Amino acid sequence: MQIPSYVKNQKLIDWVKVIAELTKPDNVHWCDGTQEEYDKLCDEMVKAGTFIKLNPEKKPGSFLAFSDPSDVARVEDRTYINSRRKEDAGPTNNWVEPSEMKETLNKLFDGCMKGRTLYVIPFSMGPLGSPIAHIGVELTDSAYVVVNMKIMTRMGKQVYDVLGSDGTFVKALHSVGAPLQPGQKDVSWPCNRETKYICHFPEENTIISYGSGYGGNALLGKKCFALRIASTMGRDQGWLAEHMLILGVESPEGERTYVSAAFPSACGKTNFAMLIPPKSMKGWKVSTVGDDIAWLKADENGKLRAINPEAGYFGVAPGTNYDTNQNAMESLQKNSIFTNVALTPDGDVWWEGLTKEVPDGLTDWTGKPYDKNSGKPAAHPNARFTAPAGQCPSIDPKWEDPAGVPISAIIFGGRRATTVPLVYQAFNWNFGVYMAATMGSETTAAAFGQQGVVRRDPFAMLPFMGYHAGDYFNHWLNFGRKLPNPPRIFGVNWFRKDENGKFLWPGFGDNMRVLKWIVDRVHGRAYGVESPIGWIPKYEDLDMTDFDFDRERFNKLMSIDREMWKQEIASHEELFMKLYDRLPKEFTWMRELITSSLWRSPAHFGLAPER
Ligand code: TSX
Ligand code: MN
Repeated sequence: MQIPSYVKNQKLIDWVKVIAELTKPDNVHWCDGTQEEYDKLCDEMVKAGTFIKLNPEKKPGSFLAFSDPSDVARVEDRTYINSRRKEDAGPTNNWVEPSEMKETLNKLFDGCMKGRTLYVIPFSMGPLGSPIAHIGVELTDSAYVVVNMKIMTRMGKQVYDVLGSDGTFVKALHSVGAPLQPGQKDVSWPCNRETKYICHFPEENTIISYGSGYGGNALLGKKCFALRIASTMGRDQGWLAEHMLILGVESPEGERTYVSAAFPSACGKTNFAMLIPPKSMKGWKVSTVGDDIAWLKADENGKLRAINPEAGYFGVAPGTNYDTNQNAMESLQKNSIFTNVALTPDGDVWWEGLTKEVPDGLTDWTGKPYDKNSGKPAAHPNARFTAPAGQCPSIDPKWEDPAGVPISAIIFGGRRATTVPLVYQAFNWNFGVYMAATMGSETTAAAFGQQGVVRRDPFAMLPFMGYHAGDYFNHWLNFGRKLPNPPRIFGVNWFRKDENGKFLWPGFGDNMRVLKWIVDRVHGRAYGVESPIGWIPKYEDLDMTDFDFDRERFNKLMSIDREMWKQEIASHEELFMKLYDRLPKEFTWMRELITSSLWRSPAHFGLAPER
């Protein structure tokens, strides 16, 4: 094996040797991260049928891949936290004892790269050399993974300068689990239909992924490293790895306030990160630092600072259009990779929600001519675009600042048709942690009059916590104690509905009105009324310039109903029961506080008409 002269880290060299001996690839390729390397790999994938080159006049430098129909999403039931003790993974994670899991994996990896190339991908999560950033190396037999990692991370030989001869890195081993016999022809999307494993060894900072080539299963810098492994590193080292977007809000006076926000899936996180304020709110601007993951750490003055560990967007395509997210649309016009969207006859891409009219002559995500009357979508609902972050028109000037951006507010949100008001501010840090721990989102849109089922998704981290959820809450409480002036915590809900099942709030750009109140609260410029669940704005406190939204509607949107909240508080117990032995004591007091303040308040707080 030829090792490039600039690779000086013996631990890395030894590890690559061990893995190459085990997996038996035909070649080992040490990625340098250059454009030439990227172009060559894309070219090879076009020849192999993995990639379709898109029309350079429509989408220059861009490609489309159709995955195997069995390999379209993260596989949560095949995802494991392999800590030495089961209690450390906690009841919300799958767990297998590490040596037992390694035995299973060793058998699967033996010869699994036969007929393929082993790529060595050095990458940095976060700006190179940032005190908040960390390095990883992914070994994979998928060229699709290499080119996606090039967009999603800082990938290439410059990483070796930071790594040096004895620097530490997260080991991320990946195989599609589809070895080729001599002479066997490859398929366009190799993967293992029967066997998939996404394993995390937090005590060894190691990730091992087998059998899938898709998204978070295979691009190991993202969910596996930047959330699961990093959350555990953060617990041990005193920082936070969170499923959060980061945005900047610029006031007409030019003051910029940074905010991070956690939402469960299907709440429009990328849309919020790239929000365009309504024209009537003259001078207010939003800039994007990140759309999915935030690493947060206190600086030497105790100020909380955040980086986006990623360098690209791996966004859900369906539903994205020039109305819902113009900035995302402009980000993906070039140098992008599309997975499982539909192909137009002129070599462009299409997905449900892109345009009202379905174009003629589409090829659907299974590679077949699309039948408009089939009742099936042309793009897979989890179809993705991979686009460089720097192409986003709203990208923040400090998005690559190694020091990160100062965070003044943290927002938690969910999709709730009832009960939860548009916006409320936690009374204090601990109250905010309780809110975040109990946040929930409704699953699929329920039928008329019927309420969706609320699924608790604490901190939007349920599938991404690398350790026991109870310990995670305690880490947050501890973390707040050490910040001299912690960010203020807010809850939002863009999805409340009226009695006819219609959304009460227009959302999208108009969310800027909520964001302005949040920023003004942080700077002590806006009023808040004390409600049982936190500080809330009155109608007068929101910017309603050129906005057709009456007081009655606002009061409905903001109402806090005692009976509904008694049920809500009671339902928090469901999740807490599972975590009982490691649940913070503070949570019990918090419940009692809310319950008692509900009883001291009107039955329908928020000036809602009495029923
Ligand atoms: O992303 C959304 N956001 C955040 C935007 C910055 N979505 C899409 C969610 C699916 C990914 C929203 N959907 C938002 C929202 O604020 N709000 C809604 C609900 C909604 C949908 C359609 C309308 C209004 C509200 N349409 C009209 O009122 C015409
Ligand atoms: Mn996410």
